Amino acid sequence: MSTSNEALRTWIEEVAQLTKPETIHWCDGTDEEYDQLIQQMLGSGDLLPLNEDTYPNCYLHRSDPTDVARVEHLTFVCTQQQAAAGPNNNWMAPQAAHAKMDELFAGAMEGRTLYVIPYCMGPIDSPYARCGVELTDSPYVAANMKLMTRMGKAALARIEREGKFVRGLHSTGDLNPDRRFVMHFPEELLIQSFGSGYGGNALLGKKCHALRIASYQAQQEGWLAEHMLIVEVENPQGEKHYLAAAFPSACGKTNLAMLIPPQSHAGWKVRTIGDDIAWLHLDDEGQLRAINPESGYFGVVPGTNQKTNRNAYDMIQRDAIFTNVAVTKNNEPWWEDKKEGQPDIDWKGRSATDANGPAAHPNSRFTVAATQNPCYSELAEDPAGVPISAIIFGGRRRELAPLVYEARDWAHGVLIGASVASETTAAATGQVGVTRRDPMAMKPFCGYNFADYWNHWLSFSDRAGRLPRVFHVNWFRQNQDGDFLWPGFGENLRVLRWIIDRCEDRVDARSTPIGYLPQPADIDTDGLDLDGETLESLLSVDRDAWQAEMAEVEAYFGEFEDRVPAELKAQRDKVVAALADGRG
Ligand code: OXD
Ligand code: MN
Repeated sequence: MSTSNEALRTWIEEVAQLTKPETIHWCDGTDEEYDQLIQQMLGSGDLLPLNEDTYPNCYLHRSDPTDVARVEHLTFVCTQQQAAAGPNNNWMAPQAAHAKMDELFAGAMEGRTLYVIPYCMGPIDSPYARCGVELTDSPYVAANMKLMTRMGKAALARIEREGKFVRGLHSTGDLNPDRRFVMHFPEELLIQSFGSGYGGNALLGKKCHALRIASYQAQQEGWLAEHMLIVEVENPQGEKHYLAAAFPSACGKTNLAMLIPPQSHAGWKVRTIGDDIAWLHLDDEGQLRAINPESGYFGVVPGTNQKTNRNAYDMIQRDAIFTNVAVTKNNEPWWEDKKEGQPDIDWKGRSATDANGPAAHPNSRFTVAATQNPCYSELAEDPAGVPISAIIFGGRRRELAPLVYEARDWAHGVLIGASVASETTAAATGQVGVTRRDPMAMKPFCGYNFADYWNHWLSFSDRAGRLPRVFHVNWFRQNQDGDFLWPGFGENLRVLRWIIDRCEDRVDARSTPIGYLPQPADIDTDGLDLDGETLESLLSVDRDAWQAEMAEVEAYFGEFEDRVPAELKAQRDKVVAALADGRG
């Protein structure tokens, strides 16, 4: 295979000259090619077979123990002006970054195969989709990209037709954490990643392209690239709504996207369009429509069981790649809270009984094609995307944020999104459980200055026809003993119902200084072990705590100095004033 696109040909030649691979393989994206990659990795030990009877076509990859999560401190946005990247990103001048990366890549692929991976983010014939090409020396990356993107011939044909594509260069290098960098050059539509084989650092279509580079493109072209799941909810009368929800990593996006209606909700149907990323465009009528740029899931495994997420549990029983899970005596994958079997060998390949700490890494992952999801929505293939009724923000907060509340209008919704904070998880290296600001759940992923990004969000009020309503949820509120107040998982449908009823103007709300909250009677708690007092506290607004929160938000906005949109500050001031004088 080769290409008629000269820019692509020249780039591959330049990269080959620099990195000196032994051979070059053009990925065609066929199932046969996938099987060959798997066989080759079984031969080299990059993959280990799992129990073929109970987990057919499932494999285990053990990453280097120092390479188990995204590395935010080694991730850079390299724009000509530092201010364009903003205080929310690590910045390096493009020239310096190029020099550093050229040095690292020099000869890095000697003795290895360079895989050329043309891919399309989004349905191949969607005007909202965008293409990229990843050059990598990792067969694990090539196999994962086959599951996660529309990869191969059709993507290359589109690239040749359009001429425009995002370039991504990746090498696992020697996996030395001191020589590990994930560099983004948004102005050049270029990504360069060295020294990590782990998901978000190496599968460049995902966070690097579909969020960091795409968010930059989206600002220029008038759309949004967001860290959001997209879910279809159908009530027993057949009325359908599409909701997009942004939560920080490992806060239950995959679970919400695949929610199983509880027994009390017979006749309700929930289908997944996407579990991690949404690209949102205004259509000709001014309606915001979403596509999922990915075609597979790279989900956190621990905690997945028949009860928490039966759909995810079922879809990873075959044709899946597991990364950093443990295995049982009969060679089945095992993870904490699987509620089945016992670990024999831990994620590092040691006897699980000797290990202290979890047997599966807390950020161990599965990779599967989205079509394996029992509640996969065919609309994920619709080139026109789906019309979004509501945007939902959320975080993991022990205190403060009520179960659900609604923004007064779009601009207030932007304030709510910009103020999202959450306790950190194992999805990124660093301390776990610390509360940090994570605006729109995009802290690690926005490819430009957050202040400009909020401005871009605000600009939609002038450009859209009917904008989605904006909400905030918190499934993680705890009492003083550390118990969760809300049951979560499938029962979250009860909250989605209120959200949908609000979108349809079917239910009133209580006006409070922070926005509209449900009347307790409007959250259906039938059949739940949840008393009135608990519901009251789930729906309470602690004015002192909110005043302190708003002061923190102000301090946070201060980091962005006078670039912060005046409208956003005005929205914050309104909440502060309402809190002060007790107005709703
Ligand atoms: C992910 C993440 O892998 O957000 O989706 O870390
Ligand atoms: Mn994510």
